[in-house]
Amino acid sequence: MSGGDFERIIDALSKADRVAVLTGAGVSAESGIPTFRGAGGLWEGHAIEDVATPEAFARDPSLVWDFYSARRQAALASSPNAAHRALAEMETRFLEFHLATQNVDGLHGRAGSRRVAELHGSLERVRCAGCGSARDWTDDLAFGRPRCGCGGLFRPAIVWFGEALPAEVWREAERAARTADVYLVVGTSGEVYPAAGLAIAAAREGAAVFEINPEATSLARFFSGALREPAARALPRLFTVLASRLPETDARSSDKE
Ligand code: BJW
Ligand code: ZN
Repeated sequence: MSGGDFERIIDALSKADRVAVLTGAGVSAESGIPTFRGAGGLWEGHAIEDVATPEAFARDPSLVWDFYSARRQAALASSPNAAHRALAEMETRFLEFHLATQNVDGLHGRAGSRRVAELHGSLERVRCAGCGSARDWTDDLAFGRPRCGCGGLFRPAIVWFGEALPAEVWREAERAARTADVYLVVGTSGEVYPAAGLAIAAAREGAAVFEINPEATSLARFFSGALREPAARALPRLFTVLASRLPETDARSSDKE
């Protein structure tokens, strides 16, 4: 990591009114949740592309349920880390702050982020593959092949390959990316679209885009700088310096009254 980039990020954030963030699996790595690509990314020999498609579910719903049940248990057993907490703190420091995540683990919400755009759905809900009705994913849902009252199979309310992202959530994330002064890309390989396109759109519309990731990704060429360190180290470090320079927005607005 270059000290210069740290200062440049702080400088850009200190001047920014509109900040938007895109997170991926790397932000939860230090909570013990494995990332998708790279070491440890396979589940019982299956790549994510083998279990996260509607075709996989049609072929073998029990396999897909087993995969997501294990993921849900891991998410419930884990806790938010210092990166999730720092992002929750940042929410109160800018006139506009938008957090979009590709993660389905719910850890941003549990860390205290009030508004989280879950681009790829959530492990907290299921929906019927037949009639589309949705409900919370509770422990009483039988493992294997749980069914809806209409006779259809329930499935995790997750966005699989080939499926559209939730329209309203996507629209808002795109708007935030296009209007951001600073865009932070945290812990994502940037391999999966359309989410990765948000960072490119932000850069094209003039945002200063910074990557927080120990590894450079294929998107790095669009960015103004990077912190090459784990998110749970980089984000609290950024927030500590930032907090000394920016009052809370609630405080800002009460100053004006
Ligand atoms: C750390 C760290 C630490 C580690 N700190 N960092 C060809 C070209 C372009 C696109 C396509 C194409 N062929 C098909 C497509 C489309 C497809 C796609 O993008 N495929 C690519 C793989 C090629 N996309 C889709 O299908 C999407 N839908 C779509 O396009 O719909 C079109 C449509 C429109 C209208 C009607 C109908 C259809 C949907 C994509 C859904 C993705 N879903 C998944 C699985 C479900 C969620 C789940 O089960 O959890 O979402 S895939 C998986 O990848 C998951 C993730 O959210 C997503 C992104 O992964 P992420 O988060 O980036 O993780 P990793 O593992 O890749 O990277 C981790 C990073 O962290 C690494 O960089 C590490 O270095 C870093 N790191 N430790 C900071 N401590
Ligand atoms: Zn149904």
